[in-house]
Amino acid sequence: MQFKDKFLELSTPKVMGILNVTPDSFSDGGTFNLLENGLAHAALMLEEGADIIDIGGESTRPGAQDVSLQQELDRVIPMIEAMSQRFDTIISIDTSKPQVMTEAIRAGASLINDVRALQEKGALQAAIAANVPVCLMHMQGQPRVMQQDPHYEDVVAEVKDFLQQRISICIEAGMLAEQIIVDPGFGFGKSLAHNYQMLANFEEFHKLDVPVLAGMSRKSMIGNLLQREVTQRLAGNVAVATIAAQKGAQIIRVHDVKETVDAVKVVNMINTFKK
Ligand code: 9MG
Repeated sequence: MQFKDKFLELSTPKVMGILNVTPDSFSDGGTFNLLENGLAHAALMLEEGADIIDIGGESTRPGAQDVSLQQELDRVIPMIEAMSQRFDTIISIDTSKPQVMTEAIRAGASLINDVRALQEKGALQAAIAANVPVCLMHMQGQPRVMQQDPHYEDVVAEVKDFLQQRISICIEAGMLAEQIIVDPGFGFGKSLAHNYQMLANFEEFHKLDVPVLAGMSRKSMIGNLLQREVTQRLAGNVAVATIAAQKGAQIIRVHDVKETVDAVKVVNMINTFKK
């Protein structure tokens, strides 16, 4: 897949490292520390083998409050500018706001990761004008309330139908099919069982004929199953990432880059011997 001037081969799973630029991450409250610590963390993830760095200034955790446009711009744009000067990598902007998409692409990002699948006003037009790949994610509800009572008759079929509709809408609006990635949205309005039903049947999402991204890192689908706090989920994180890789996920979005890169190498090795 082409990301501005960079080409990323997706025949084996690629690792996307998470860089949250929110005041509770990497900072003692000062802007300088937020930037410098974020850059140091990005450098570490790249050394560990990340292929993409996903930068986000809005927390989408269950219960998270909305963040204003100016706050989000202030958090992510200096980071993207500094990262694109310092590193030769693919930078993804995790946002649903069209103005943030436009500014982030101008600053050096070359992938739009939208957990709201370009449904916010003006987002589809901004993404098409940006002419970069987009990741369209499924979410039931909004982050503030999404985990209160998620309901599906058939979660895999419904998520797949939604993603198919979004692909069609994007293509009808002028986006190239080659620029679309989809994501079933683990943890976004899904119960524990819904998340594991989606992982068990992950191959279904490949029927959409575009690359599929899986993001399960440190989520409650791991914590609630294993009864582990967020810092104690590494084994669970690697287990679900390995399963997603084995089921053909083209991109795996994680916090623990080094361990995931190792797991993907094991999967790749096994797959070279497949009959
Ligand atoms: C921003 N963000 C948080 N979780 C995510 C997930 O599972 N997928 C994608 N694409 N983005 C996510």
